[in-house]
Amino acid sequence: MRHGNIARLAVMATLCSSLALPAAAFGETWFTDGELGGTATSAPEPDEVKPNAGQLKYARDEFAAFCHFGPNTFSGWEWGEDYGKKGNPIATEYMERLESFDADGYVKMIKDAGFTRLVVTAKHHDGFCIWNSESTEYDMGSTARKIDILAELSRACTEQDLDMGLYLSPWDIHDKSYGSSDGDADNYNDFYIGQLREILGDPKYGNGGKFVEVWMDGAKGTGANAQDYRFEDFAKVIRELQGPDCVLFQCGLQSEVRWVGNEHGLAGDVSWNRVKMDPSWTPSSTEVPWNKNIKNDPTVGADVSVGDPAGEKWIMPEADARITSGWFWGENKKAPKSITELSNMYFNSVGHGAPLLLNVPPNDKGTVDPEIRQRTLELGENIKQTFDDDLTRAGGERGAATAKVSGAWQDSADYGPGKALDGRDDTYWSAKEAGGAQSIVIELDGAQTFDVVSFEEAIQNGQRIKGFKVSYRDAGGQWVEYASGGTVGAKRLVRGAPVHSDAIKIELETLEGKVAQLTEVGVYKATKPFEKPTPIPAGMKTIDNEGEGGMTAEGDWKHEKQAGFINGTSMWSKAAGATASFTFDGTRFLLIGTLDPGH
Ligand code: FUL
Repeated sequence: MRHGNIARLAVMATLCSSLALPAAAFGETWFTDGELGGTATSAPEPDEVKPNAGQLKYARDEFAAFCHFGPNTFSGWEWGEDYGKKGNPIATEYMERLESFDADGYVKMIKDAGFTRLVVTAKHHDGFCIWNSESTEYDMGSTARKIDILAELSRACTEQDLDMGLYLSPWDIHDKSYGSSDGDADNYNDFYIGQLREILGDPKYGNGGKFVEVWMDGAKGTGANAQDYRFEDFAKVIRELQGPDCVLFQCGLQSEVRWVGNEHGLAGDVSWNRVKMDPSWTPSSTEVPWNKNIKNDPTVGADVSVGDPAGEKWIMPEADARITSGWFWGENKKAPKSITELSNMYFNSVGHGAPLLLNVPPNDKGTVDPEIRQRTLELGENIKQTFDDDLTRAGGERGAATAKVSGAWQDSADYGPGKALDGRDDTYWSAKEAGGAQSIVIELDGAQTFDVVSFEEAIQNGQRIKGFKVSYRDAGGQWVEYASGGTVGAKRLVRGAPVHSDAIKIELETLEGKVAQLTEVGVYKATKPFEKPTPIPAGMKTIDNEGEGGMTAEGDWKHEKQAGFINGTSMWSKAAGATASFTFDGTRFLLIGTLDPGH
């Protein structure tokens, strides 16, 4: 191969995998449910830090929609600091332009696309209330048509049974009381609490009067930091009116959901639900009360909030993102993202254990642009079709898969491998003991073609898995690494090139002293638009430049990681005498490189 002045080479070779290779012994002992003779006398001890009911529900609901609608939909702005200034009309005048709002059509699209909740911006930073509010005249009740958009959406969500979340921006650019302190008669915190009460205490708002989430956006514009929020009181009111299961997005020390660190819908390869709290935090701090631990994750290509496995609070990450380029609809920001971009988002949020909260903006006619509607439904359809047929299940000619494990809790089938294939989240396979091999093998009913492996940690007991390796069994009986990575959490989706194989193996590494536990494992073939973009022809095996059985590199090579590279890795060299070599069985190989636009 060439080297020396090659600017960059993502080196990888492929070889034909249809050759008969010697069958490999497992080298490990495996147990099916039937081979586990023990009786469980006690359940595995859960961790002290684990999700509450609302968090667990959200982690498993996975897929949420965001609806940004308000004056910015008409002005084309995103924050709206200039209503009534610099010759601009006030927000109310923009909202006069709304003739009708098709809540039924909007909610139907959201439901049809498979979203499990809808979070609505009742009030964004501009301070305008899209419901008929008693608290201010900066609201829909003060417009000629008085369309109560929040009530309309609530009615439609109730009729179609879609969970609702409330976005009520703490930062309020408009209200005069904003910036006042607690001693003031004109107190912004009381004003905000009043608005919470108006919405959360009125059964006409929410799905049958219920909200599953309240979203307290942390954004504040320049000069807006003067306001301290009484988060503890906000939480009390929410609990009083909505009970304990309504989760709180960024509500000071009461927070239960946190921002994932970017607005691209990407959670990291390592993503913990736990966070370390900052003991020096006070409510007047402009920061969140936990160590954000935001790091750039080259495998997803974004900054992500990593969390901390030793953190004392469970504050789950939520990955928010936009289907268009803005949060609000606008003439020059209405093009939907491609299905490839959206699938990448899905696999890197839901597939990295964080719910995806995807914004789908209604337009200035109170409807959804046909292009946005179509892409939303296309996304939903691809998710549905990809995960409809779990190849571990019996279906048509195919029989059910068999699961085997390296060991089970108290050698009991109650925590045996079958629990990872029973379609239930409340049962789980638990490894026998911490350390050593904590692995599960799923033997399919004959070889199947798949490219997605899904596995879910029993997070009802806490989050313990810090690393995994997924392999598939090739035609010669050898285990071939398919993917490896960090945490699992609510769900890990591994997506690669399609392979034809009769078994997968998942090897898990846990935090010290902790046992691995999986509630479910699934194996799928993605729809064409959801396939991982890859230059590897079907049926070829990869020899990556990194990892076991990979290349041997000599001389000065720079190793890099990036989402776009095959298996996320590449290496490049300008050094004279740098060489790379690999060994393969087969009759044909391809060398695949990456064109670096910078060179
Ligand atoms: C951010 C806001 O500033 C954006 O306008 C949007 O609402 C997004 C979801 O959160 O902090």
